[in-house]
Amino acid sequence: MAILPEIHGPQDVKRLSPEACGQLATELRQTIIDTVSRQGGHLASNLGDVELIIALHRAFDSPRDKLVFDVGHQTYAHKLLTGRQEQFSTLRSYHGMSGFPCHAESEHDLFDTGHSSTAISMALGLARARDLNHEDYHVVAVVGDGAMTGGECYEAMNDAGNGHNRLIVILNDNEMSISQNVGALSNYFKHLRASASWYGGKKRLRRDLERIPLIGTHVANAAEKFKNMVKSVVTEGALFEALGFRYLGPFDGHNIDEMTHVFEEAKQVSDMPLLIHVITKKGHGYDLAERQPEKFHGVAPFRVENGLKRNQSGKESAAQVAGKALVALGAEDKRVVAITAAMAGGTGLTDFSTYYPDRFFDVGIAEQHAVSMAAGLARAGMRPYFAVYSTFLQRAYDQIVHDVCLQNLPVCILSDHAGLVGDDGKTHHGVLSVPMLQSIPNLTLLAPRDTEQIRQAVRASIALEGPCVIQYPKDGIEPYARSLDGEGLAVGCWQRLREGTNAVALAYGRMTKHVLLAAETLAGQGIELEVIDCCSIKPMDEVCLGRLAKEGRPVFTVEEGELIGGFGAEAGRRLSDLGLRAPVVTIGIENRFITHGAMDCLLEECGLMPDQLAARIERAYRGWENEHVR
Ligand SMILES: Cc1ncc(C[n+]2csc(CCOP(=O)(O)OP(=O)(O)O)c2C)c(N)n1
Repeated sequence: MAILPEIHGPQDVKRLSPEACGQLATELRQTIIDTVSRQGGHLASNLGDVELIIALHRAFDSPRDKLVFDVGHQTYAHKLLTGRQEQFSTLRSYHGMSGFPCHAESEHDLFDTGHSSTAISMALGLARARDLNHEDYHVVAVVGDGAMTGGECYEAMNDAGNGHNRLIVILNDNEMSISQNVGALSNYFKHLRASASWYGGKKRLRRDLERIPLIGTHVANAAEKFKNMVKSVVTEGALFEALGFRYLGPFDGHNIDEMTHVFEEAKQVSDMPLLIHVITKKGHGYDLAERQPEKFHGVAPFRVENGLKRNQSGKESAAQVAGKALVALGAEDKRVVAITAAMAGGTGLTDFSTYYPDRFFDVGIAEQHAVSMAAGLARAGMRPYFAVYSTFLQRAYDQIVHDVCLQNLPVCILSDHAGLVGDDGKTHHGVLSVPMLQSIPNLTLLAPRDTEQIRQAVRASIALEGPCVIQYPKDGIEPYARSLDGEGLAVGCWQRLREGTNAVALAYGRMTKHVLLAAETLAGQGIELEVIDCCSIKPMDEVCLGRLAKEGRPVFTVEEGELIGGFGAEAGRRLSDLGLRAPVVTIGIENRFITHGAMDCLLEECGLMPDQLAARIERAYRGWENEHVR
């Protein structure tokens, strides 16, 4: 008989026999594989931590005890065990279940997350609040070895380890970030794994616990003496111990019994933070994912029998196009170096890393460091290109301002996934890109509308003497229009794509295409819309702005981005300064976080589909026309 359907919450997991837990793990894996193969999502990470999550729910008492998952892309089993089986089939779809922890979805999800390396900080905050309120529960942060390459983890541990905070950090070590984990720390983890010698979890636990003063039933009477004795010879976990954490492990992260036992014992420790090191295999239980964990990290819908995508599109993503352009640039100019923060594949840098391995740097999940390091490279005469998703670039804001733009250094950031991203949802949309960047002095901001313009922008960037961001949406949009003036992309120049006498639309990125389609509809309604592609967000096209201000027609700005501080707000300010005596209507994303789902659903929700744009422009134009045109 199936066990999973009988699990309505963590209390049901606690009741199971050890044998039943094994069966539950198998059923969870099956459900995850079935669902992700239909819906897409994060597969390998979720298969790897099934036993860990079962053990967590056996030993701890969520939601009373607080479980905080770092990134949150590995919480499918947690969702399935905390009363959300019915919604699970809607994973990542519009109005369906989020692919990440979601507080509105369940009291078992403490935070809405999707960015890496924040869990220990959040957990420490919870632990401190608990202590201030004289409450008594456990706080557990679950962090991957990839996430551990992010500096915030060490800021949090440095802080936590300085006091006597009761806090448990579980390091889920599968040797992988999205691709193979990198850096000295990943070598350190390797050393810990090798030195473990795997002589049995219980024995190891006993030895580890003897190093902890005054815990539960295991307190050896001579614990303190023994601890000091052992400490001098045990070097395992020395890094964590130096940060004030007691290191336990490593343990087999696929052995539910062993982990439950370890966690139960860890609960007895009240006067110091613990780091429990568990070893798991990414993709565990699905052969294809075990063999190719990077490919199965995040997947589109696929066939379980062979792992092939259900919809083979063959279309190049924007990242792939940018990556190829960078390879070409790298061939011509040996100063060109490429940087990724643990996302070489996703940001299109795999080819560059193969062709020019000595000019390629994967810095781990460390966007702040990537930007500052790029500043160093640039100061020493190199031409660094940092390819990153727009949403993760947010983390490096101060480094862009202080280390790059203030120094006016020629660092180029290829900011991928700008705009809405679809089913990853609110943690991943890159809709703050323009508001975040356009106010920074010295920065050039380009927003290519299609793949051809991406190539042109990458090429144009090498000639710049200062910092530059090239932002583009996730999808590779093939060329669909030409500039009426016959020019290619150039800094400070906009492109007129359509003539029109009644009103003007200024757009960039994916919205340029939607506006051109809207213009066709409007033409049928007697409104001729001039369409301008504003591929150079900053600097703006001064000649074009001057012309528009003089002509005095209504201007519509359309962007797939936040309106406050956005392109439209700035273009409107400039046009007003230049004396435009007609309205500037700004269309974009109202100030709120946008949910997850298919791209068209999200664009529709934001009123940015071509027919919606046509209707919005028509309404506003007619209103103005009624008042001003006789
Ligand atoms: C700040 C930030 N940068 C990049 C990412 C993209 N990302 C998502 S998961 C992941 C790898 C995480 O590795 P690990 O923590 O070891 O978890 P695993 O997938 O191996 O279970 C990366 C780089 C992110 N979520 N947040």
